[in-house]
Amino acid sequence: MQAKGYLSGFVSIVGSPNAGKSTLMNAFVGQKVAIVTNRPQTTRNRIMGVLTRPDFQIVFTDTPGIHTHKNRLGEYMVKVAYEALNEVEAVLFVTDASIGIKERDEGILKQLKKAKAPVVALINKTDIARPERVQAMEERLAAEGFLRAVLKISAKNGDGLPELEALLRTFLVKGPQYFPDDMVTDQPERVVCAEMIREQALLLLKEEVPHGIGVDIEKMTVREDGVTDVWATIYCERESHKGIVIGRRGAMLKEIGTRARAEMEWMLGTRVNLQLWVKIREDWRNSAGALHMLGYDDKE
Ligand SMILES: Nc1nc2c(ncn2[C@@H]2O[C@H](COP(=O)(O)OP(=O)(O)OP(=O)(O)O)[C@@H](O)[C@H]2O)c(=O)[nH]1
Ligand SMILES: [Mg+2]
Repeated sequence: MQAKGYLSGFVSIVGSPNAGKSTLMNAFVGQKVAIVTNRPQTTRNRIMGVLTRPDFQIVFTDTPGIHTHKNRLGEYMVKVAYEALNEVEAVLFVTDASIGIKERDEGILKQLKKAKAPVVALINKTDIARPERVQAMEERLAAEGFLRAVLKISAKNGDGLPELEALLRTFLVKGPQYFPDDMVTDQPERVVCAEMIREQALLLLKEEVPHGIGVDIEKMTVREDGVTDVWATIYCERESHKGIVIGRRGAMLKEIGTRARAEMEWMLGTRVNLQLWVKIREDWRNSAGALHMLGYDDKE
């Protein structure tokens, strides 16, 4: 039970791919619940991150970047992003000051006008942006009368985040603490572990290979001595991709595994024994069955 007067609410984070949405949510949560890479279309699913304070709780929803989709996975990702606009207390629209407001952002702005909740525009990556560009973005966004505020931030170094938190607090409503104090995400551990493997694959592999990768955790068990065994399969779309993922004498797969294991050990607080396999599933991004197995659909 919470004290009388406790405030809570849901806040969705939307924007173009690579704008810094996941970085922003992780910054509020205080740990990495959503993976972050320098590649567009890193986030594939709706991921909640929880910020709990003594007198309020904000449940953020990080969403996939909104893009022109080329396959069923992409279609699902964009649908997830737009669905996150419903039934929330506020929407954060993240833009990237290292590139400016692009056509894609204009399209998103148009959709956001229909949102019932207040929308706040964020100019992110101000730490690396030219001031003239930031100013031009501010002017462009200020022209959108429906936006409640336009804030300049750096999700990476934390600039502007206290101000943003204070603003979000004003949108909260009297309500329960939805998640316990120590819970920072709604994602089960095995999903976070799968994402950690995908993150390292995205970071280590070049060009088109990593976007065709899906990771499935087949089994995860804890031994009596506390070691966690994780059996995972990396799915890729072609024989040639499989070769690249495995690398010369298995070197790439080993590197992905070593790095992902370190992340898992940190999160789980145990030693981890990670067994990684690579399999081919042609054109899985267009296969309803494969998308379901990897958790990219709405079915239970
Ligand atoms: N310099 C700088 N880089 C940032 C900032 N925020 C995010 N980045 C970087 O931008 C890249 C993309 O960040 P993500 O958080 O993965 O972006 P995203 O919007 O979640 O991307 P998708 O999931 O692909 O839609 C990463 O390399 C981040 O480190 C920032 O404030 N400053
Ligand atoms: Mg993301």
